[in-house]
Parts: sequence; structure tokens; C-alpha cells
Amino acid sequence: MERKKTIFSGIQPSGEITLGNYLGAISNWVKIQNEYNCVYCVVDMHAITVRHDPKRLREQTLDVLALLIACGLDPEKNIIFIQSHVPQHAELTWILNCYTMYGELSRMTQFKDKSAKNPDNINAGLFDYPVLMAADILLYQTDLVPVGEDQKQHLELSRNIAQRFNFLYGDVFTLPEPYIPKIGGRVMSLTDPDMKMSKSDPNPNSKILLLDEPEAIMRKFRRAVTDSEAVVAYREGKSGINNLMAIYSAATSKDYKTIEAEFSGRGYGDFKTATGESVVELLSPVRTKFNELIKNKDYLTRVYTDNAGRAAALADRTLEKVRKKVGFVKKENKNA
Ligand code: ATP
Ligand code: LTN
Repeated sequence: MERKKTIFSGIQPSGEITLGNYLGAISNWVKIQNEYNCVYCVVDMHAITVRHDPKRLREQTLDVLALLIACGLDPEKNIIFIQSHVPQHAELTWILNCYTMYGELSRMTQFKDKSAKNPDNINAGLFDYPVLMAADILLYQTDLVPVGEDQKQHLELSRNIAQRFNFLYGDVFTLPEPYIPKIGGRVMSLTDPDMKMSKSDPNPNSKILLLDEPEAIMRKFRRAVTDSEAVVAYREGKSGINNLMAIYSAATSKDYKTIEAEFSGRGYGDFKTATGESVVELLSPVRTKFNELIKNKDYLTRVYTDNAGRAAALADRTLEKVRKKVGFVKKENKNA
């Protein structure tokens, strides 16, 4: 029998999870959980590379963990854990730093963008962000990494670091490939449909949060930016309507032809209401499940503790090899 491939992905607890994260990432993760060995990590160590509120980080980390489970990821089938609970990530980062070039990191577009946005906090962690991400991926001998367009350069760097290390020391790391899900695409902002919906967008009307109340969801869809043509059709130049059609289609499994026929001769008002209702229906079980889970701190603690243990066991296997290859003296277990 062919061995199951390993998938690894990370999500930052840097804001509340949006409909974009759900349709573009999490709902696909749920669909593939039986086919692959999946490892999903809430990357709190990445989140501190920009100034943040510690109390909110702690809350958001647990919220993201609970949301992943509420969306249908099974914490027994998959490994779902908190990055800082597995110190092997930090340890491998240090070693990989010594196999990553200053020039490579200076070319990362996300570093350049974030430095331009936060000129008074260009810290070393922000510069090193991609090496921590490479460590995340390489620790688990990952075959496939589901990532959006914006993370492709980071994945390419992870491959280069792995290749450089393997060239010097033999086959230590599996070379990860990007995994592009068949469906999902990009959900766009409701207030500026030429930009992607982003959890760090300061405008609350631009994004649907997974935990938004039904009234908030309906209100945001009613206000969504469209055009003045009043024809529900998927075509070039109608980015607002295209986005709503993509969302409605993902929520109801109807194709574009069916949607165009359903709303032919009807105004945008009806279409926006129908889209809002379809999203309310899609998210309502997630919200109910989340509210149940977040109250059950004992269960969440057990999940993240067990899963960190499972992750650490896998990570250790890789790290043992790495320590040996670079020439560190093996630490003996003092009780052995
Ligand atoms: P931030 O605003 O902090 O950059 P984000 O909302 O862009 O956050 P990430 O944490 O960078 O989200 O990404 C988590 C996952 O969600 C990634 O796999 C990413 O590709 C996916 N994703 C994020 N935004 C969208 C979107 N608008 N449409 C589809 N997928 C998305
Ligand atoms: N940088 C990613 C989050 C992330 C990640 C990873 C994704 C951290 N480590 C490892 C895939 C694999 C982001 O901002 N979306």
C-alpha cells in the first residue's frame, strides 16, 4: 500500500477567522483529512513578529484552535497544535538560520511589505519569519503544503533551504510541494472587491467573520460594493458581483449558470439577501459548535496537550537526525 502523504499548514492567530480563510483554506482541509496525514499548526510564534496585545493573542490562539475543530477538523485524525508548545520549531529555526542567506531573506516580498508598513518595528524576527516557516514544514517531512499565492515565495525558500542542507548532509528533509486545492479560490473584500478579504483589514464591513451574528452577516452583504448595471452575471469588470456569485456558489453548490437564471430580471437586493442567507446557513453549525467548545476549557486543554505531544514525537525524529548531521554531541538521557 502506498504511504499516505503528509500535509502541513499553519494559520496565524492574528485576527478573527474570515469567510475567506474558511472557503479558501479550512473547508478544503476538512475535505482532505481522510486522504492525507494532516498537521495543522496555530502559529503564535509567527504572530509576535508584529506588535500585538498579549491578552488578545492568548484568546485568539484558543479561538482559532476551537474554530478549526468547530469547522470539522478532527483532532484525533489530524494533528492540530499550538506552535509554541513544540519548542523543536524554535530549535530547528536556529539551525536552519545557519543555512539561509541574508540575501535570500532580503528578497522576501512579505518582509519588504511588512517593513514598509511598520517602519519603526523592523525586528529580526520579522526578517527571520520565513525560516521559522521552513522549520514548521521541514520538521514533519511534509510532502504538500496548502498555501495561497502570497506564501509561494516562502515555500520556495523552504525548498531551497532543504536542498542546500540535503546537498551537504544527505537526504534529511523531504522537499515540500505546494498544494493547490481544486476549489476555494480567493474570496474578495466586500468593500473593495479588487482586494482579497483579509482578517487584518481594519474595516469590519470588508469581511465576514466566522463568528459573526446572522444580523451582522446580512447587513454586511446588503452593503457589499457592486456595480450599477443590475444584472447578476459572472463577467470581467464586475468584481463585486463575481465575488458574491463565487460565495453564493460555494455556500449552495449551485453553478454560475443556475445562479444567473435564478436572478434573471431581479435586482441586486434579492441576490444580496439570498447570498447573506446562504452564508448564515453555512456558518450557523460552525458557530454553535464553537460556542460549545470554547466553554469547555478542559476539553481544549486536553486536545492541545495531546496534540503537542504527538507533534513533538514526529518533530524529534527529524531533529535527532539534524543534530547528528551538524555535529552536535548527543545528549544522553540522565536516567537511562
Ligand atoms: P492576514 O490578514 O493576517 O494576512 P489572512 O486573512 O490573509 O491573514 P492567513 O493567515 O494569511 O490569512 O491565511 C490563512 C489561510 O487562509 C491561507 O491558506 C490563505 O491562503 C487562506 N486565505 C486567506 N485569505 C483568503 C481569501 N480571501 N480567500 C481565500 N483564501 C484565503
Ligand atoms: N505564513 C503563513 C502561515 C504559516 C504557514 C506555515 C503556512 C506559518 N507556517 C507553514 C504553511 C506552512 C501565512 O501567513 N499564511
